[in-house]
Amino acid sequence: MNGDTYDIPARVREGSTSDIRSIDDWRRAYLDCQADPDGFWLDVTRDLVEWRAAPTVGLEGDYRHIKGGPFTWFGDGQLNVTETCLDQHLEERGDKTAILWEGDEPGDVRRLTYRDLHAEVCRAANALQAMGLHRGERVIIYMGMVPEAAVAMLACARLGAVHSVVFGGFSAEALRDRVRDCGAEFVITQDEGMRGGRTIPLKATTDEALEGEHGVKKVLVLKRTGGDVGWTEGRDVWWHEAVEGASPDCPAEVVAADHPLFILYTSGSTGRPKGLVHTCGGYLTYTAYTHRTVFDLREDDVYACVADVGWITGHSYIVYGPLANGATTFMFESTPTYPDAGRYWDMVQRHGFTIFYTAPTAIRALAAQGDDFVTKYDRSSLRVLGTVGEPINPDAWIWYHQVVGEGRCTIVDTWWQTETGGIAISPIAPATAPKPGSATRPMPGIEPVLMDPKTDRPIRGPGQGLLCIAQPWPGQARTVFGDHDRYVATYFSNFEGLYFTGDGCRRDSDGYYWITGRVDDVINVSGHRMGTAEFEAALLHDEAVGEAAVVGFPHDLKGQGVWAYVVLQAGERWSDDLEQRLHKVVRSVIGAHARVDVLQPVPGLPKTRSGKVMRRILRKVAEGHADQLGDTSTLADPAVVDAIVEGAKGRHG
Ligand code: 7RM
Repeated sequence: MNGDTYDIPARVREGSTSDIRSIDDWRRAYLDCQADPDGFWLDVTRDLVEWRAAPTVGLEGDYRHIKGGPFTWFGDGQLNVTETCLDQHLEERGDKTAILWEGDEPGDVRRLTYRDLHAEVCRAANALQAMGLHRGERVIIYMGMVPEAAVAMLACARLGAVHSVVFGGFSAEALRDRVRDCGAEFVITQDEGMRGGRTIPLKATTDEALEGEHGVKKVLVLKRTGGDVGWTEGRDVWWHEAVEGASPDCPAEVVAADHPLFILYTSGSTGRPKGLVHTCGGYLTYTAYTHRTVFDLREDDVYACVADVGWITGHSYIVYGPLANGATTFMFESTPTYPDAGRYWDMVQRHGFTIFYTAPTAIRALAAQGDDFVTKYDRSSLRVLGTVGEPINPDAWIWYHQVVGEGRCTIVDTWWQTETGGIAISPIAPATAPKPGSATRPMPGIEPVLMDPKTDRPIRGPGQGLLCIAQPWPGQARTVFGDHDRYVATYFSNFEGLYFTGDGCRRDSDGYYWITGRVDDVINVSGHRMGTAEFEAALLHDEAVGEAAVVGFPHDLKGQGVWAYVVLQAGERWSDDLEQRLHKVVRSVIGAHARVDVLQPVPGLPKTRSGKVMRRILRKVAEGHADQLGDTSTLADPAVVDAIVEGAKGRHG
């Protein structure tokens, strides 16, 4: 059950910016950090981060006192993160490409050097300041993958303002919720996005979201396609009119280490998405450190993470980590299959990517298209291949390793979360012998604990349980914006003194970790994290729906699919029209990336006599294991389950 380990090719072990070159180095760093976390992280941060006032203290506070308020890192430090990401590089890397961008159409390329990016961020910051943006205020960024999205994030940071990027696939309703929740007075968007040859009406969706929202003072609009857009005089401002003429010098607003850098909304098991708050000093330290260490970063790397800046992967490993390290970071506007399934490897050949970071769902989808799309391009530049977002099945891992990487590259399966800020359990490219399907070992500072759900006690040695982490690390989210109690209730109330991740996990006898997936009501569809509660709330928008229960089920390509059980109101009848309407309502409430795979009408939901929905039964049916329903003795009405099992037949695709 331990699986095979793979050798690390010699070329991955030579000449990098990472201190961890071997598994002994990892062990030493891990133990050093465990023995003296403050000393370890103070050394790291003084080395990697440009501080105006270098910190002298590490961690203050802990999980046991989390109710009273967040813990802090580097409490007496002062900085502005853009000085680490931009200013410090001007002298030695001014002409180095900071952002390499490829648009939706192959070959539509832009390059911004560190000098260009610094000037553009300063211009945008000056423009935002002239529009009235101040330190601490929130800015929603609702854009596609254009360089200006990163510029907008950094411009906020330059002013000490707090950005909240909303993925461009989200609906007007989801956008409005986020604008309201964080009290944003500014929105930055673009006329339209471009993806897979189609336009995405970002400005029109913004207008819809802001209808009647008088809290938003200004909307800054980048022209990407030139498509027609509505215009609200006095509120809307064109990016090119405000930014292009602004001064390319903007003094950086110096803030305390634990000043918020951004809010990012993420789905949980209950209620609306939570706005997790990441801070300047700790987050930057952790993303810079893990980026160079895990990927074995070198000065001449062409580093490509093909995520979207709307998710945490884009924040940490397209923008902040790579720019802090002075890397060339790639931004990609299109999809893995546009114009065909060779797009990634065509770009590897044209741009010479050395590090490539994507999600298992993309790997599975591309593997299914056959090897020719890969092998017809030259991939000899590749050295390290990463994955993130969901468990990677060994078949996909081996295809990535053998076919994409020609057996030459090392694979880093990186486990982490919006909450962790950066990579927490992962191979370190030059050090850890990987095993297909395992995220392997914890990063320094991460102390995993597997809790036994039956006894509520930690499991020692090999075993399987609920993944918790014992101590804070610098990159950890500090709170939920405006609702610290919710942060405490979600993450710290399951097990006293531990952070609970929501994932299940197995530890093998080599001390390697194997993430088994979410144990709560979060589903992971194509690497997108979604709450079943959000789907249920969306379905209930339709007046024909009386009750709805949504669960995940294993899906060959997407990792998990979405299965919705729907109870109609009395007098309503199921029809194709109704089915289409329900698909539409989910899309309009959540967004285009949210789609129910199976909509099953049921006469009722399986409930206990006290009225609690027995989701375990619904999961089993959706998984195709109706023969393993377990204990059903507490069911109020067993006939409902028979009908559900019968109705599910033939829906498993
Ligand atoms: C970075 C990101 C977090 C959830 C997490 C897991 C799952 C992420 C892996 C993984 C197995 C991995 N942030 N997850 N990486 N599962 N192996 N390497 O994805 O907040 O959007 O999602 O994603 O369930 O809890 S996220």
